[in-house]
Amino acid sequence: MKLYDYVLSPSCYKIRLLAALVGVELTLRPVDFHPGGEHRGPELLALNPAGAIPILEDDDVLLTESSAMLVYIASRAAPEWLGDGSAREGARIQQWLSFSHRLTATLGSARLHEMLLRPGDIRGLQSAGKQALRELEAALTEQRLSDVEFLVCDHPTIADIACFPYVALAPDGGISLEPYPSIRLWQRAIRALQHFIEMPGIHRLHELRPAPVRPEQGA
Ligand SMILES: N[C@@H](CCC(=O)N[C@@H](CS)C(=O)NCC(=O)O)C(=O)O
Repeated sequence: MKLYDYVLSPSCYKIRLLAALVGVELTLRPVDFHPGGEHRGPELLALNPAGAIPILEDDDVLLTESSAMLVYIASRAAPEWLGDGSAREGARIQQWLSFSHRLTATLGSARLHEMLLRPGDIRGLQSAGKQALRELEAALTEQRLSDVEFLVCDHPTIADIACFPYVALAPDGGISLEPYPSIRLWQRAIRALQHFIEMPGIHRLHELRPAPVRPEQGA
């Protein structure tokens, strides 16, 4: 599988991360996203008229949406990352895949504004991003009440991978993760997975700080 990739793109990292976790080998085709804007040049626009990366090619399959790529890789190599096959888990995963695009539109746009000086209403983006984080925090807190560490079930699924990168990089967009202890515990669980890979700004779990206090144990 060939991935048109940019090392600082959280959307591309989703695909690299799942591939690493499930042992799928990717051929990376680096894209000069910044400053070159290669994703808006003729070669890549012919593959994705939306002018965005990632793009995944596998024989005659061409995918231009990261959520579809996660489904494809998991279906090919690790179906357990798609849940247990039940309507309930399948639909819940779809909920989070859709939610992950809100994270891209809010946290991701705030990050592009702060890092690449992209135009935009930064206060509005940050406020919408925080609303999404509050929803994620509430869902993860509820999961923890049943001793479940991940979004859908007691093992990670593509729902976790779809949501993780933009949340982890929220501070790049001026949004602190301090107010969200369940999100921080969830991120630790993902960063501790076997075969986890890093990207600039997202590291393997190696810090010595104690885990945040679980919300239900807090004062
Ligand atoms: N719907 C796409 C969105 C991906 C996305 O936002 N990609 C960014 C890079 S992280 C991009 O290419 N944006 C185009 C631009 O900002 O010019 C997906 O999830 O696959």
